[in-house]
Amino acid sequence: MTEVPAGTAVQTSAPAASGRRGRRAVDVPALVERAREGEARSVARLISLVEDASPALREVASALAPHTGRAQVLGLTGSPGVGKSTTTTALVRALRQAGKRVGVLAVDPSSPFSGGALLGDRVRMQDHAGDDGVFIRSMASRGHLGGLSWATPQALRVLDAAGCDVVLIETVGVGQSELEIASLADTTLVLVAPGMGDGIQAAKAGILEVADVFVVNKADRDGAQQAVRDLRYMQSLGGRYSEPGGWRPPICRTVASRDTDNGIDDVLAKVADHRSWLESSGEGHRRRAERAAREIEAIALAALRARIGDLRGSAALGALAERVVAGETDPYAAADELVARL
Ligand SMILES: Nc1nc2c(ncn2[C@@H]2O[C@H](COP(=O)(O)OP(=O)(O)O)[C@@H](O)[C@H]2O)c(=O)[nH]1
Ligand SMILES: [Mg+2]
Repeated sequence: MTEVPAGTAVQTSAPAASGRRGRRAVDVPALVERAREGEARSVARLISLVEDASPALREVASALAPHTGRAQVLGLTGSPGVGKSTTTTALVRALRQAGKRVGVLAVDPSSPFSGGALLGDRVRMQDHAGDDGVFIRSMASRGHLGGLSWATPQALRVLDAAGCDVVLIETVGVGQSELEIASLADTTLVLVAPGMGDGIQAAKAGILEVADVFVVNKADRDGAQQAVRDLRYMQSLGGRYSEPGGWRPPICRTVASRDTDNGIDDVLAKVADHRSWLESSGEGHRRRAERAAREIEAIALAALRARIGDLRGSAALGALAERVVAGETDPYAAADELVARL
């Protein structure tokens, strides 16, 4: 194991990072080579490049591509306080014991209210700092709606190329982020805890639809059995579970805060079952293709938006506007003309 500089594996994504560090040319192939050897500093640098939308982004993406597609991606979602970070830490420990190289992306909303939680995450994650088989990164969401940063798919590729067998993505279950995490992850773990009214919230938020494995965490507390029953009841109401050959999400119970006898091995066993099902059913490939399609779509839309932005104030747009004002054409036809010119 090579030495990991403290504070590199546990990285913040402060905008002050590499992007602003000057015009120093980036030797992307060398960086990717070192990241593939597992050098934490290079992994961190590559993630900074994608997060800062560095001019080297395209080169990074193309250099990473041949080395990706191996990592298993596990998403963890659920209400704040349900135990996602604690469970992530316990999963990392178990996966490390099994000799796996692990990456963690903690995606937090950029809301100022999350400051404490973010710090807490980092402090607890430092259990693993100094272990070069673990890369941990907090991603800023930069005000992106739904919480998952647009840079997350690329950060995932960096960790994949760096040889991570498993990448865990922790995100707060608010609004759209469950849907986003489900499109990023091979297997989505939905966490609930007794007495948080999560069962009902889950139904409302559509969490049932994204869960591949349910985890009733804090099973040491009263009400854990009731939470399991609530989830079973909701499953009994049908939905996608009733499809033949479909996957019925199992319900695990954990006490993530315990070091032993915490139920984490059972979670990993269910994740392995789900992985086998993904392979045998073809759903795994379908999910990955869907993930890639959404990524291409997002990049293409951003590119189109930039080009439409370029047109603002342009002579071409001005001329079309004059024709609309003069009643020679209508705004729809003018817009078609504009788009055709892009
Ligand atoms: N009693 C109990 N407390 C837990 C368990 N798992 C996590 N916690 C505690 O619940 C709080 C929130 O956990 P955290 O992992 O930060 O939740 P997150 O907001 O979902 O990431 C912390 O104080 C944890 O120590 C558990 O299984 N049992
Ligand atoms: Mg957390």
